[in-house]
Amino acid sequence: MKKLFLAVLLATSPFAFGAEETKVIDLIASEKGFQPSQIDVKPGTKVVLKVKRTTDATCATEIKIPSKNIKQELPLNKVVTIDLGTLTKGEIRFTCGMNMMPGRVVVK
Ligand SMILES: [Cu+2]
Repeated sequence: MKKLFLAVLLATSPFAFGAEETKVIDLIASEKGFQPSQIDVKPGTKVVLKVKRTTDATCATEIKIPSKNIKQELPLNKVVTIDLGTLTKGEIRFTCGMNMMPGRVVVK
């Protein structure tokens, strides 16, 4: 009985396999496109984007993240929070609403 309790405790504890790291990344939609255009993280990282559009001079009034089924309005000078969840190895691409100004999160 004691062994079972310990097993349940380990399985449900967030520390059982090492605490998950959360990375909050500021992404700016500026005259030069999305900056930074490449974000590197390690597999197993939980990534939250804080996206702010700082210009009216480009078409990036929306951000699109196809692999996460995300299409999000970017109001001028307002921070929009996008939770990408825990990422596994690969690339998460993002663009403006018209598939321009590409950027990516590289997980490796
Ligand atoms: Cu565009």
